[in-house]
Amino acid sequence: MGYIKDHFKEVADKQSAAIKKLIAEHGEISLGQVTIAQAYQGMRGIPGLITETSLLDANEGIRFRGYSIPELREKLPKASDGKEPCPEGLFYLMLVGEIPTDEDAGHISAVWARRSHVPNHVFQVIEAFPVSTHPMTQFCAAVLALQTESKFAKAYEAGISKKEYWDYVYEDSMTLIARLPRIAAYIYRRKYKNGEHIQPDGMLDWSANFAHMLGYDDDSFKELMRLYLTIHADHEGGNVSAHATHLVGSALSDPYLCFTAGMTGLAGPLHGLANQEVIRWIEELQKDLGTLTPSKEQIADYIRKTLSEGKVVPGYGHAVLRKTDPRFTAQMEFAKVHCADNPTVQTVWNVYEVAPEILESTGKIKNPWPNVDAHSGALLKHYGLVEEDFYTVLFGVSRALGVLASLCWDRALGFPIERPKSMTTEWINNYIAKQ
Ligand code: CMX
Repeated sequence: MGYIKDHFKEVADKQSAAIKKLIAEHGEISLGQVTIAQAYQGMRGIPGLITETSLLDANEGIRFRGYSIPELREKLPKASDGKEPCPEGLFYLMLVGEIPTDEDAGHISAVWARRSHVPNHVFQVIEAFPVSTHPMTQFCAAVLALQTESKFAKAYEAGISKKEYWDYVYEDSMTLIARLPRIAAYIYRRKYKNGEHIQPDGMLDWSANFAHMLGYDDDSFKELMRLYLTIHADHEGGNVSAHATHLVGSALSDPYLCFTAGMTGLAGPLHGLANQEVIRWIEELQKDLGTLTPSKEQIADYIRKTLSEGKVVPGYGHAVLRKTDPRFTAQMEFAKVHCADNPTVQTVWNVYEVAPEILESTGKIKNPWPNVDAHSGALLKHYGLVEEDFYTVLFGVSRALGVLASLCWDRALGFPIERPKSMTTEWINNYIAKQ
């Protein structure tokens, strides 16, 4: 376990010293001005957070430590039987900023396999919910129940030095990530497969073992899981799940509490729940028109109908992105190789052909292009994982990698409690009057 943690500490110490110097020398430089409109409209475009793990370019999409998704698919270590990148390697990259060797990624895989045992009381908490409870609610509650295991919380209570925070946050993060697939698979099998659970296979990598515990042992589904869990991991720091995790962490809440906060945010329909909403929208479209492959004209009419009913077209639009999300493109490329004949996949592609122009023509939607959620449901349905209520849990398992790597950085860099200034509309009016 030691060498990756030691390496992280080495890299973080260097960065911490560089940041201290940067603040001392350039701390007064303004990053821009904040307008009244921004304060009212979701703080869009206000640069106010430091997140080291990834950076989003409005046109190019996400880069993890400088690497685009196509570059990650090429450069990150693969499973011995696979071509897609393993999320273990992406976690290493986000944590230490370097592409890992096969050995580094294998090491993380082995640590996660070793720490994957979930204490019994967590299953009891899940079992206490009615089976009908949404999987994201069960998932959030299970992560919260796991908080009993927090080494950070215990060490803090015992009175550790600030300098040691990062160490316990790192340990908690590794243990939490290790246990998420088992928790998620348990919720899935409980809700949809009569509680017939599948024991983990310690010989498999993190994603393949997750696929196995869900009940899907097809090799190409394992490949889909590796890709899926890689591309959903991080999207810089301002999105709801990343920001919520970071914000709660700034109060020195432990990683279990922080990640629960991130996941309750991911459960919202404008964020992670959109993957469930997309496939429902597509299936309703297919049902309404009585065909699995409606024509482009029929799809265009349906999009107009959705807009006229005052609803969003799920899977389209983004707060920052202004082009097709490369995470959508990566899934499309995967589908072209593995399931190009699937009618729902083809409908996703046809929606892509007609939706942007219609959304653009409204004149108000800033980004008419598809985001990550526009494609994933059709792929999962293809492999038989048809229960779309569960899709956001898959997103959540992946998102842990980015937000927890970031949380390690937050504590290693000694970031303080977050506390932006808020105002009342009365204050704003007085401020305007004084101009
Ligand atoms: N369909 C219809 N209307 C849309 C739209 C869409 N896909 N995307 C944006 N709009 C509307 C907004 O609702 C807003 O309308 P009002 O002015 O009437 O309130 C207007 O266009 C301007 O919005 P925007 O600045 O373009 O978008 P925001 O930054 O406010 O919101 C997002 C971004 C993602 C919430 C929005 O595009 C949306 O609701 N998309 C559909 C849901 C979705 O796919 N979410 C997943 C995002 C990825 C993720 O986080 O997982």
